[in-house]
Amino acid sequence: MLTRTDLRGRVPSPAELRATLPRAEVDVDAVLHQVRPVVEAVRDRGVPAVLELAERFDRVRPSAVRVPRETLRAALDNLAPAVREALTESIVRARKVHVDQRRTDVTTRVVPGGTVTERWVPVARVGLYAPGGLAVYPSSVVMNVVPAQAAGVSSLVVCSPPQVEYGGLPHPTILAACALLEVDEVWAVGGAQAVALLAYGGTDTDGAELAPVDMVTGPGNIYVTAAKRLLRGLIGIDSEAGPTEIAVLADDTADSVHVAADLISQAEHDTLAASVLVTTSTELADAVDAELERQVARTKHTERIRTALTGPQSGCVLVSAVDDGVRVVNAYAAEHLEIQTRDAREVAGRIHSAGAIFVGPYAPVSLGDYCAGSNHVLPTGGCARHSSGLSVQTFLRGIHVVEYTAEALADVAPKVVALAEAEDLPAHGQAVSARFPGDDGAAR
Ligand code: HSO
Ligand code: ZN
Repeated sequence: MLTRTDLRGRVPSPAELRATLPRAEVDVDAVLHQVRPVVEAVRDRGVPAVLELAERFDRVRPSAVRVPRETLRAALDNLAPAVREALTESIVRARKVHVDQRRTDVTTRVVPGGTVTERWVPVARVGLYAPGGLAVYPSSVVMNVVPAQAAGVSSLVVCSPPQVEYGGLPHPTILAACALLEVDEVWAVGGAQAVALLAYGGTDTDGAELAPVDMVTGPGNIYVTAAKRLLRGLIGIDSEAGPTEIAVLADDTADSVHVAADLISQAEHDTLAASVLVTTSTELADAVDAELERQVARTKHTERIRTALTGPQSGCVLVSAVDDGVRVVNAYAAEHLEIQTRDAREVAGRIHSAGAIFVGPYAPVSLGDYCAGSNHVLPTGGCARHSSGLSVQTFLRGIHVVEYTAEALADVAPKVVALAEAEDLPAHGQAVSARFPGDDGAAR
């Protein structure tokens, strides 16, 4: 089922690899002209515009944007107990990991009397977008909210589209997840208008204020992404999420049944999802192919998965040695990378580009999607070469706090003056020497 590329005996150049496994591209710029008027309408007219847009795009007009607290509570009360238990476990594990990511302030004594402290300060108010429609993922609410809370973000609001079938409220599972996470501010607004309302704030139908946020994170469709692009600067945003990706680096010790199941698991998200097998073993490649045929026929979303697995973004790459495979997967920089080889941990140690690495036979990607404790919001499309997934760090700002005594400043003053003059900015130097008037231009 997977298109095979034989790279045995040669190491591909990054360009060759890019051609072998092209990334599915989503042309966000192409919809900017549609999204700009939506953003401007919300900026200029606030909630009335949001409600009109809801009628147009979601075919429902909520009575108010803010979801009442009792509705959140009721959604949690009605959540199936097994799902509630599983979400709770997911939250507990993610909290453990993310609380450990907190940073401590560091003070560096640069010279006697001169210090720089890096102070980590959480973003004050954050908006998290949770899609509706096909992609109702309470797990993604967990993965966005938990790091923000662990970072110390004191004000959090979740936005999710109003749904016709729920009388203009967001999907009940999303509401229940918010209640479980103790997020009590939820707005029934979706699409580009959600990002705009988060950025500009507004006044709800009952006169309550919806305060603007400093940052917006969370996955969304192309219109949500376009709105984030337009509003970036006014608000901070997370990185743009493309279709999900799994790469498996495997040798002849890997179990074809597991490898096939894992490749299918991420193909299930989207017809554009990428599932890539990199292996030293033709026997394994054959066995995985046979398994894919068997398992894809039996699973629920057969058509979507078959389309993803047979698309140009998916495939099987044969390599001569695990070492070559390491080069291939490093160049590819998958969102998720599984290592299913001998000495998997040692091999994993040689990976420098992947959103997350899943080591050995018992760490499938879907564990990471829900219950490993790791975050599942990860860089896609090769962005793992330069970026990380969502973490506590996403919601922190490091502020340098500079403290110098008179002596320490006087000591370095000539150097500041010299650099200021070299840049033809003498007033910069003056700002220092003005503090030492008797000191001949502070030239000591
Ligand atoms: N694999 C997706 C996350 C997800 N999976 C949500 C299931 N639900 C991107 O990492
Ligand atoms: Zn997934």
